Amino acid sequence: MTLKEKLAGKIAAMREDLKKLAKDHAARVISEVTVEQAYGGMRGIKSLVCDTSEVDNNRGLIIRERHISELTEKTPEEILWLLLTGELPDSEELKSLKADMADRSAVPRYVWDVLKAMPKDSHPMTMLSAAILCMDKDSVFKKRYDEGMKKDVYWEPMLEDTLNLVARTPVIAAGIYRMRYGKGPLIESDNSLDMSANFARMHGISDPDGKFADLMRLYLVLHSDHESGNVSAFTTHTVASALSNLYYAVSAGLNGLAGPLHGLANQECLKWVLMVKDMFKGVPSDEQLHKFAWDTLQSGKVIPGYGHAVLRQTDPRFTAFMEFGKKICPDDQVFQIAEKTFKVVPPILVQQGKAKDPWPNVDAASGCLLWHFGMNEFDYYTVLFGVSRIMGISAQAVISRAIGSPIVRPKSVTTRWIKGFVTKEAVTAKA
Ligand code: CMX
Repeated sequence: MTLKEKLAGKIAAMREDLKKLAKDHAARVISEVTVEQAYGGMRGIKSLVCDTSEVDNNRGLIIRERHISELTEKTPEEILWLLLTGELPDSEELKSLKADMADRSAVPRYVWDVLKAMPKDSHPMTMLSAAILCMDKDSVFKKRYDEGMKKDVYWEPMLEDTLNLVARTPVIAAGIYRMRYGKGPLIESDNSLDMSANFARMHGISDPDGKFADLMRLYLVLHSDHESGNVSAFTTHTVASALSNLYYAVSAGLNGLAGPLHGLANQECLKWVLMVKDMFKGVPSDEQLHKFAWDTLQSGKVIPGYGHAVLRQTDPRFTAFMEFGKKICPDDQVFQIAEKTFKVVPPILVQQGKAKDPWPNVDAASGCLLWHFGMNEFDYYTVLFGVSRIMGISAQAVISRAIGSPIVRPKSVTTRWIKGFVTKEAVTAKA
């Protein structure tokens, strides 16, 4: 069965289910909003629905009811199928998806022309976002919308755009790597390989035993989705809700991923680890690292890779990367500094008493592994995050079209309104 057939079989039931839920319980209150939350990035307000994945405060990422630790041996293609359908594919389904993706992976020539025309020192995330944005002209959703398609089939061209985008992005990203860092001619895609092996190969990094390809596989799996309230997913959802096509929506989402408090933290994190290594000419003692971390905080900076808006325990994606590192590069000094940081930093953040989550997130571990394999251009790292995250945010967009999600439009209020509201409450309370 193809991915489209599988989804089509599920969508009718999903719509029925939601219709009944909304009819029977439309007025039930599931969350309240405090003044602190209104000013505080809407943290914790339950006002979005995401069925592809959820993030539990303590357990971390759960994709379609499977904890991420159960999925670390899977391939990105399996994860894409899981995100969209709620099931892992059988071997025939996986084979058909891989063949379909290979057929869709050719990157239009104009994308390379756009990338070549960009300033040589453009950030790789700017290049990725621009490359995706310029493909909007080929959006199947856009074409079908202009032709006047009915609302109940919106998800079909959205799925087409998703498959095209997910298939092409690894080729574009590896091309950006080769162009941006003067690595020589682009390496042709080898469609006999699966997505992660092909992706690893197209970077041109020496990989005699396939371990770098395995890291790419793990990387693409671990970053694939993180429910829908994070900046990249929420932005993608908001833009797509205006019926903008997937290329517009994903490009916008990636611009959010490029922020240092979100996906760019992986490059910032490795920079921090390398600063430690340079300063102490290798792995510092616990005391030296302790002082370095305090100095970072006292200079007004955050410790990248630590803390999270939702998590309150060590991110299981961090754990998965550390387990990989312990097998592959336990003696690498950069990896050892990342390990030591995990021991030293959480108690410092607790002592400082500001961060609600003192534990490492996914970005605290990924960079040191890439560094180990000789991928030293750390401002490229967020592009890898983006290639993976496109699977989740696009799957969310397909599901949103399938259930007819309306345009996003929460209500804002003025500070004057809030002051008036709380004063009225205070008066009522006194009376
Ligand atoms: N180092 C120092 N201070 C930190 C901190 C860290 N790692 N994490 C949080 N804090 C501080 C915040 O800056 C904030 O300080 P102020 O009150 O002075 O503004 C205070 O602790 C409370 O913040 P919080 O409620 O715990 O965290 P938020 O939900 O506001 O923000 C996050 C979450 C991730 C942006 C924040 O923890 C952070 O900046 N971490 C470092 C950057 C990072 O690793 N980002 C990647 C997150 C994962 C991802 O999206 O990829």
